[in-house]
Order: sequence, then C-alpha cells, then structure tokens
Amino acid sequence: MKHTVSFLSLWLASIFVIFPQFTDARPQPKSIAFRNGRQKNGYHSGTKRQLSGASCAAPAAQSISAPDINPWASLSDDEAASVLKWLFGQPTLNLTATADAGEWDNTVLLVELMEPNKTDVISYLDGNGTAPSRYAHVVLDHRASVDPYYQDLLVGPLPVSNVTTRMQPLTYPYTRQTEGKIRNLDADSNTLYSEWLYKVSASILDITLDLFNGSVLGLDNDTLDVWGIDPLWQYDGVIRWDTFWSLPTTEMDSGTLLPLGLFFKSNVTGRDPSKWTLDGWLYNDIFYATTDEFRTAYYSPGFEKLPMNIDGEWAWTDQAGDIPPLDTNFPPMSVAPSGSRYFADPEQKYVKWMDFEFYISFSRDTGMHLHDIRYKGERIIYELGLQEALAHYAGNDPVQSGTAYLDTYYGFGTYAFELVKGYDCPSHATYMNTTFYTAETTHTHIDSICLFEVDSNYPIQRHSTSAYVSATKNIFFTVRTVCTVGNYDYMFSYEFHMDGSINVNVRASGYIQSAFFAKNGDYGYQIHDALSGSMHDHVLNFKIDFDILGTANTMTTSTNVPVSEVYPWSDGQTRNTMKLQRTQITNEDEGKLDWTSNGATQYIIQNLDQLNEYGNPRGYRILPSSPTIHVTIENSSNLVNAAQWATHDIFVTRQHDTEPRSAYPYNTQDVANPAINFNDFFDGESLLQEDIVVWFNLGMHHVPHTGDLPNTVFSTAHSGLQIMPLNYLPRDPSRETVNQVRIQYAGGNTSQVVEFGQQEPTCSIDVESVQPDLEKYVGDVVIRKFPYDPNNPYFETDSIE
Ligand SMILES: *[C@@H]1O[C@H](CO)[C@@H](O)[C@H](O)[C@H]1NC(C)=O
Ligand SMILES: *[C@@H]1O[C@H](CO)[C@@H](O)[C@H](O)[C@H]1NC(C)=O
Ligand SMILES: *[C@@H]1O[C@H](CO)[C@@H](O)[C@H](O)[C@H]1NC(C)=O
Ligand SMILES: *[C@@H]1O[C@H](CO)[C@@H](O)[C@H](O)[C@H]1NC(C)=O
Ligand SMILES: *[C@@H]1O[C@H](CO)[C@@H](O)[C@H](O)[C@H]1NC(C)=O
Ligand SMILES: *[C@@H]1O[C@H](CO)[C@@H](O)[C@H](O)[C@H]1NC(C)=O
Ligand SMILES: *[C@@H]1O[C@H](CO)[C@@H](O)[C@H](O)[C@H]1NC(C)=O
Ligand SMILES: *[C@@H]1O[C@H](CO)[C@@H](O)[C@H](O)[C@H]1NC(C)=O
Ligand SMILES: *[C@@H]1O[C@H](CO)[C@@H](O)[C@H](O)[C@H]1NC(C)=O
Ligand SMILES: *[C@@H]1O[C@H](CO)[C@@H](O)[C@H](O)[C@H]1NC(C)=O
Ligand SMILES: [Cu+2]
Repeated sequence: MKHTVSFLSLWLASIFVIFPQFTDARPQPKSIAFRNGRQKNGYHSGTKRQLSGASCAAPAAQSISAPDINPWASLSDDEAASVLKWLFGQPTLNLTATADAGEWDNTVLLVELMEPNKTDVISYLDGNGTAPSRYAHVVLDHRASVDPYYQDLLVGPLPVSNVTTRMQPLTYPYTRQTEGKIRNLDADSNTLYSEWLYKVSASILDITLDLFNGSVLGLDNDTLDVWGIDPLWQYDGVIRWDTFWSLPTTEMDSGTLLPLGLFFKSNVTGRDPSKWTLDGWLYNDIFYATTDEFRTAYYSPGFEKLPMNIDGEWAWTDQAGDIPPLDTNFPPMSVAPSGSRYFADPEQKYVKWMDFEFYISFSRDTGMHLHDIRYKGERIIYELGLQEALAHYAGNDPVQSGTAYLDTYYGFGTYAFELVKGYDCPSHATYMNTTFYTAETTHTHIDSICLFEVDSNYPIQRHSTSAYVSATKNIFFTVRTVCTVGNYDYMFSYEFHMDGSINVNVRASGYIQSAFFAKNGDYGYQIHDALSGSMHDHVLNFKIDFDILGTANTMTTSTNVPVSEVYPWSDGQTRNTMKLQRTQITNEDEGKLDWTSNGATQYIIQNLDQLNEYGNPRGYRILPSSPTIHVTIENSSNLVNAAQWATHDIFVTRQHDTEPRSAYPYNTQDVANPAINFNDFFDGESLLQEDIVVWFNLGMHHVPHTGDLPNTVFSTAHSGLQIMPLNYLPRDPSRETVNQVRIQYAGGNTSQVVEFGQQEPTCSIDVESVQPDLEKYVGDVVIRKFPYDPNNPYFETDSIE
C-alpha cells in the first residue's frame, strides 16, 4: 500500500438487522431418559436446579484483581501527556506539533511504554524486587535535515520529573549501533505525490485518458491511483517503481483488485524533487527507457492495448448471487448460560480461565502480546506475541516483484479495530479496550480484544465399550484481536485448552493485492478480466519465551527413524522397524530449524533438571496445528538482511534483555544494514539449560485463485502452532473437568447416566436479548495529549489507504 495514512471518519452502515420473531424461545428442560439413575461423582445427585427464568444474555467477565501490577501496561494518559510535555520542553529536539508540521519539521511519531527488561520483571514477580521503573520509548521523525532519520529515545524514569527524567538514544535492542538513528526514506511522502507521481502521470495524460479512460493528477475527479513498491530499491541510490490502478467506484475497498499494467521507474535519491529522474516505462513486458520512446511506440501501428480491470460487483463484498437453501433462517449460535466462566481485570489487563492466567500488553508495532502465562500456578511462558509479518510477492512486473511488505512499519496495534460482536467473536464474548499513540493523541480502540469460551463441538475425549460410553466436552478459551493492515485483515487467536495446550492461530481475510495479468502466468492464476492472483508468501514471526519450571530450559528433539535391527528374540533375522533418535539443540549454531518431512521430528522445550516420576524431563512440545511456512525466496533482492527471521520455521536463541525483538519496524528503510539483523542473534552461545527463546513462523504460500474474490476467506487462509504439555503432568489434566459423562448401557433395560457435578443451566434464552447491538459500533475514541485535553474525547478511526 502507499505510505500515506489518511484519517477517515468512520462510516457507519445503517444496516438494521431484523431478528426472527421468536416470541417464546425458552428451552424445555433437557429430556434425559434415566434421571433417577444419575450419579454425581459417586454419590447420588438429589439436587437439580429449576429453570430460574433469568436471561442468558450479556455475561460480563467475573471480576478479579490481578496478583501484581501489570509491568507491561501501556502508558497511562497522564504518563503519555507528561512525556510529550517534557519532550516539547527540550529545545535541542526542535519539535513541531504534528498538526502544524510539514516535511521539513521534526515531529514525535511515538510515545509508548518501553517494555521492561525480563531481568527486572522476574525479580519483581518472583522475588522481592520492586516493580520495574517505567520508561517511555519515543520515536522522533527527524526531518528538518537533508538526511532525515528516525530517532529512537528512551525517556524516563516515569513519572516525569525535572530532576530525574533523562532522555538517551535507545540502542540496546538493536544489532546495528547507530545512536538509535535509522534513515527515513519516506520523509517526503506528500512531495512524492505533488511534485513527482502526479507530474509523471500528467506527462502522459493523453495516454491514461485513452488507455484507461482516466487520470491521476491529485484532483477531486481523479479516477485512477498510482503507487508502487515497498521496500524501495536501495542498491544504488533510492529507486522506486510505481503503477497505475483504477480507483474504486464505490466505498468498497476494491482498489488492490484494479491494477492497470503500466509501470514506471524513478530515481528518487535525495530530498530535492528537481533532481529526481524518470528512468523508464514498462507496458506488456516491453521496457521503454524514456517517455518519448514510450509515447512514440504507443502511437505507432501495431501497439497492443491490453484490457483494463474495471470495478464492479465482482469486487464487492455485499451479498451477491443465489441465496443457498434455508440460509435466511437464523443459524445456530452459542450462549453462555451460566454467564462467563473466566476472570478479567481490565485495568491491569489480567485474565484467568480455569488453570491458565496471563497478562496482556499492547503496542503500536505488534499489537497484542501475552505475558507471564501460567498454568496450574507455574509460569510456562514469559512472553508470547507477534514480532513481524512479511508478505513477499513475486511477478513478471517490477511492482509485484518489488513488493515485500514488513507490516509493523504500518503497525498492527494502530489497526486493531473494534471487533464486530457476534461476527468476529461470539455474541457472548467480553471485551477489552486497547490504546495506541499517534500525532500527540492517544486513540482507544474500543472493544478490540475479545475473550470467550466456546464448545469446540467435538469431544476432547471419548471411549465406547459394550457396557459404557464415556465422553468429555471440549470447551476452550480464546483471546482474539483483528488487525487490518491496509488491504489485509489478520485475525490473531490464542486458544487455551483443558489438556494444558495453547494454540496460536492466525487467519487472513480482506482484499488480496493482485497483479496485472499480462504475461504473469508463471506467478499466479488469471482470476478476472485482466487480473492475476499474484503469488506471495505470508510469513508471521512470533516470539515465545518459554520458562518451563524456571528459566533453565533446553530444546530437545525426538525423531522417528526407520531402522533394521536384530533382536535376541528375532531368530537371528533382521527386522525392519523404527525407533526414536533423541538429540539436544546444544548451541545457537544449531538454532535454525525446520519442521521435518513426514513430521518425523518432535521439538520439545524441557527443563532437564525437572524430571517426572519416571525420570523424563517435564516439558512442552511445539508442533504445527495447521500448515506453516517459511519464505520461499532465498536471499530476497527486496529484503536483503531485513527479515532474516523468515528463512526457517523455528529458531532458538539465548534470551537477552538486549534481544527483545526479532524485527524492527523501520528495517525496510535500510534493508542492507537494518537496525535489527536477526542473524546477528546467532553467535554460538550455549542453549543447554539456559533461558532460551523460540521464534516460530506461521504463514502460507498464498496463490490466490477465483475463490479469493472478492475477499480471501479465514477458513482456508489459516496457519497455527500448538504448544502441548509433554510429560509435564502425571496424566491428562482434562480428566479434572466435570463436563463429562459416562453412560452405562449394558443389559438393555438398565442404564445409568453418570455425571460428575455439573450444574444444570438455569437461564432462559431470549434470543433477541443475546444479539449484539451493532448500531453501537463507533470506532476509535481519541484524546489529545499535546495540549493535553482529557475531557474532550472525539471519534476518529484511521486506516491505511
Ligand atoms: C528546527 O526546525 C526547523 C523546522 O521546523 C528548521 O527550519 C530549523 O533549521 C531547525 N533548527 C535547527 C537548529 O536545526
Ligand atoms: C535493559 O537491559 C539493557 C541491557 O542490559 C540495559 O542496557 C538497559 O538499560 C536496561 N533497560 C532498562 C529500562 O533498565
Ligand atoms: C524475599 O524476602 C523474604 C523475607 O525477607 C526472604 O525470606 C526470601 O528469601 C526473599 N526471596 C527472594 C527471592 O529474594
Ligand atoms: C519542570 O520545570 C518546568 C519549567 O521550569 C515547570 O513548569 C514544571 O512544573 C516542572 N515540572 C515538575 C514536574 O517539576
Ligand atoms: C469514462 O469515464 C467517465 C467518467 O470518468 C464515464 O462517464 C464514461 O462512461 C467512461 N467511458 C468509458 C468508455 O468507459
Ligand atoms: C477534472 O477537474 C479538472 C479541474 O477542475 C478539469 O479541468 C477536468 O476537465 C476534469 N476532468 C474530468 C474528466 O471531468
Ligand atoms: C540514482 O541517482 C543517484 C544520484 O541522484 C545516483 O548516484 C545513482 O547512481 C542513481 N541510481 C541509479 C540506479 O541510476
Ligand atoms: C472502553 O472505552 C470506552 C470508551 O472510553 C469506555 O466507555 C469503556 O468502559 C471501556 N471498556 C473497558 C472494559 O474498559
Ligand atoms: C545475497 O544477494 C546479494 C546480491 O545479489 C549478494 O551480494 C550476496 O552475496 C548474497 N548473499 C548470500 C548469503 O547469498
Ligand atoms: C430388566 O429389568 C428388570 C427389572 O429391574 C430385571 O429384573 C431384569 O433382569 C432386567 N433385564 C436384563 C436383561 O437385565
Ligand atoms: Cu495473501
């Protein structure tokens, strides 16, 4: 997407949802054949609650106070405002308020919590240490110079005081030491349009009018758009390729489906547009070095004019086509008849469900992270969260070939919009707000994290014999957020299960970025009139800092290998069979790993000093729960060193306070010398019984087909990783739930339904009352920080255009 972020007032669809008129939807008491024979856990159940008539509607999370102050909590309004005031009081920074700033002024891009060091947090949570001092991570956009740069600063400690608060360049999380300065190739994003792209387009207005029946001149009546590669080519100055697109004709966001197939190359080195040069045109796979050459060819006989992509219903997402049978009948839905069965402290962003508990943090770059995940009272994971998301395209044209989005540049937190109740999350879900900073304001995404339990609709356990059948419900808990980064919507779901496992899921929907179809057959399918699906890899990197019964952990592997063996009992015959081969990942030189063919190798994070009663180390295994990938392209010409975390499925490194993240949002600005080159984390350090961090990738090789029109669907665009206990507990913990049944049926006329203490549901369901009120969807609420104006919030939702 082009780099301009525009402020859109949220458009509220005035769609009024009419629910079926269920005048009496109260369920009948469950009919259970052998009520008198029911037993609860060995003793007879005498009590059975009657339907109380209370409504099942709208449960809130059970309230709880977090055991500790959340060390990862976002800056409060007052903290952010005081940091800004302090920054604007520093004359050396020469700051201009964003609203007044042009491209040659210094502005504040970011003020958010600098995540505290693990060393300090652990001594606070586990020891007698005090809560870690809070610091602000500040990013300045230093543009009042011919060499613009981003400046990372650490400001603190907080609260701000004239005596103790200091600023210093933030350097320790970066592998390349540049005093926290990273060059900015995007400083002139407005000038780029007004002084370059529109002028180039104007220079061939005759051709765009003739070929595309349109123009892009920066006028209100533009019918075309122009934008191009990301990251920019950086091998010799700064080179960009741009292409023309039709603009959507309605509010539907179909622009990325409307490429027109005419490309141009510009050398935009430096900040003086008068020195920029147009270095050529490309149409129908033919390169023209100059505009004159292109125009001469265009008006010559035999010039082949290709068809164009035109917006229309095919590219819109509203209902279209024949309604499937019975589809207008209201579909099944889930309710929470006893209210919520989990606790939340929205203030501290602390959540507890069954034997799991954790804290939540939220940042501009990467959105929601989970911290201090405990199971049965023991920490198993110190931190779990997204690091970066790559969408690496390819194509016969320079724009698709030159596209390798690193999406934290745009930000995940910024675009974690309000969730759609009953759609993004079940109607009985509960919600938390998140906040992020932009342009001297903090925005609150209302209801942008949802929490809910659902029945997975298959049992977690069952067994039948001729005498009984036993089965256990598979109820699991989810915490979810959705981030719409430009054309794409990423759904992140962390799921917690009764067997002690955690599932990390990412799903993708929204509009694909497509390619012009001409001669692109090796890079995708033709999917519409002049449209190719444009192959690309999505790779999303996550950090999981395991702490299994302490920080001293080891990754071990166990591989099923075919062998030929002679046994004492095999009559001297060689038997072709298999056995287990076990290894340890001893140091970082062995720390780059892939899922093996045929799923032969199990990767396990164990504490070798914490053995179970059979002498096996207690641990957790990681495995894909849905296909995962790493990047196909080797040594990408676009990325160079900017995304070295994408080259394998799994990485293991030693934990360091100086290596909190695998990626950095401005890595696209200097791809050869990025601020964080993940390869530099690997320097041979021992990984045996050390504090180790696993970095894993989810993603998919996306080769869009006709089914990606108008939008990719979450059902198939899905990747997941499971984190499951391995020899961690004496046995399967899901036996602890009372949500199971044993039915004795031997003997034909005698039977017994054995239950274990689950209460009967007691509410009645007024279907209309459990429906979310979608007219309350309002988008983000904003509070101005400089000048600080906490009492005048207003509504405004930003998206990437
Ligand atoms: C401060 O910034 C302004 C632009 O906002 C610029 O004109 C001026 O040269 C800068 N001053 C210094 C000392 O860099
Ligand atoms: C975090 O740890 C690094 C490396 O030890 C250190 O340089 C830095 O000052 C620490 N940060 C804070 C906020 O204490
Ligand atoms: C915390 O303090 C208590 C009492 O002062 C002491 O017994 C304990 O060893 C301390 N724990 C740690 C981890 O320092
Ligand atoms: C810091 O100093 C400024 C100017 O001298 C003053 O206005 C402000 O109140 C002081 N802030 C604190 C927290 O003392
Ligand atoms: C060209 O575009 C104009 C609107 O800009 C539209 O009215 C007209 O129908 C278009 N012509 C063709 C041939 O598509
Ligand atoms: C677009 O607006 C400009 C300036 O108002 C005008 O000159 C031009 O004719 C308009 N183009 C079309 C296709 O209406
Ligand atoms: C782009 O322009 C700069 C000077 O402005 C020049 O040094 C560089 O070689 C040019 N790059 C290419 C690929 O032509
Ligand atoms: C979310 O923000 C809205 C608007 O500021 C507020 O009314 C609501 O109480 C907040 N919700 C939670 C759970 O804090
Ligand atoms: C990656 O590609 C660049 C440019 O083609 C080349 O200079 C470099 O040696 C390559 N690196 C590796 C590890 O292959
Ligand atoms: C059926 O139930 C009756 C009464 O409890 C009992 O006498 C009889 O033996 C049962 N039949 C079988 C096949 O178990
Ligand atoms: Cu895709």
